[in-house]
Amino acid sequence: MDHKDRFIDLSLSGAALAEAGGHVLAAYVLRVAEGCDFLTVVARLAAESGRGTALPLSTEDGFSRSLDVVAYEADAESGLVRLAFPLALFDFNVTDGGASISSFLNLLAGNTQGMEGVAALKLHDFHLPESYLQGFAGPAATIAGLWRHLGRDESAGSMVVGAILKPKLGLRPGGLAAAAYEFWRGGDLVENDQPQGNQGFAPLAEVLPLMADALKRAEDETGTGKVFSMNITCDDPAEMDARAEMALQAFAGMTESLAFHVDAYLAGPMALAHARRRYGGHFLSAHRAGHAAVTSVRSERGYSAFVLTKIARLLGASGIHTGTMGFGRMEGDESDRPIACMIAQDRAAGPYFVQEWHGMARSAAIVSGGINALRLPSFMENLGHTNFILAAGGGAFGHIDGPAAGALSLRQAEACWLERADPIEWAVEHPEFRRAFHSFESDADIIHPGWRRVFSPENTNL
Ligand code: CAP
Repeated sequence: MDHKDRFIDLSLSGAALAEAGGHVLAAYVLRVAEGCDFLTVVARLAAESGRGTALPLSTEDGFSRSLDVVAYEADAESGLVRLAFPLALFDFNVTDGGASISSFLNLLAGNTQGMEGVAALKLHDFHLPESYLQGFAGPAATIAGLWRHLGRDESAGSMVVGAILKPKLGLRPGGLAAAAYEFWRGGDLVENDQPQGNQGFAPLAEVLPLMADALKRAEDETGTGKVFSMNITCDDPAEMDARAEMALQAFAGMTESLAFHVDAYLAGPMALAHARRRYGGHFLSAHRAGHAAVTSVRSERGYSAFVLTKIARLLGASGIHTGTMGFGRMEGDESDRPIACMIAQDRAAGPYFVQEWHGMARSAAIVSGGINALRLPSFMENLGHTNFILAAGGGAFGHIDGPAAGALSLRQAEACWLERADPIEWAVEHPEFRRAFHSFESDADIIHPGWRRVFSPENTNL
């Protein structure tokens, strides 16, 4: 069987394929095993991607041949390979005709990941034509609804000051509600940390009523809306529903204050799609604990964080963890900016394709992982705006004056960047921001060397 002739056609134009709208396009970086010929492996990769084998098949006919996946770019030097997948290959729901990410990932990053001859294969980007993209639900609730609830401008309401409850595990029901209440006194949104569920020392039946009460008190005292984002990640949709039901009861009459949160990596597409379908009226956050096992820049297999994030918008996440682009403590760098742009715009350029979203609602970037008031201004400078959701853990609950001061320090950090003020001068007028220097001293030493001299007790100008 002549694989190369059948499965590689370098005369095809990616722009023409995208324009015609009959294919899903995918961009990979491929490294072939020692001794293997690059184009031979590319041809096998394309064959495996669609028909599931490179062997001749007695069952094949003209129709099945018309569904061949074809490589239209293959550069042995950079390893870049682009494949075109005919739309007819993809699976659609029997219930509503909707498209399925399990099917999409099965074809684009399924068995090919472990194929003979492949030393490394990573999916870095994909392009969906309008007809396929419309098969996905996309977000229902968006950040515009959060901003409305917070009394802000619905088109650009600026940073939602959010926190992830810390310690990750170990707070009992009263402790969780108290921590949340304290943060809400200065901030907007409190999110469960990913492993927080129905632990024996903090059963949901006890946590949720206390949390609802804490939120109500914070809303009454501050006169503004607050949000609790509850983790409903688990293995079984029925269990997820049971947890969500408990929350809906505890937060009865406070619909806008209740968001849900699922892990789009650990519990996967089914969890996100299910939550979107059942609780679409609520803001839906997508977390991704463990995703680096697949997406890490150090991993030459799997798919990138960019791909995972783009998928989460398709599945209907209102907000998606996008990382901190190198300004926090998790892996990432400044060049991750397109991740946040891709989910929040109508048309955006990824690393290899420009994607039109054809009116699909936008998702918001949730920024988390080692961010505190001192790190925020540079993060914002790189992103270029503040229309995102912050989810600070240690940066909120690690403030030496408590969670309310932590929240205020984060809000003041945003104002500092918006004013393009000098952070040290800004700190003089903004006590919670100033105390962030004392809370996160090692960051302060790196970002603002000399701060100790300015804020020393001997400096009587302060
Ligand atoms: C943040 C966090 C989040 C990570 C996830 C943590 O806490 O709760 O899970 O940010 O990373 O446990 O690390 P800190 P990402 O603010 O204390 O770091 O958003 O990149 O998926």
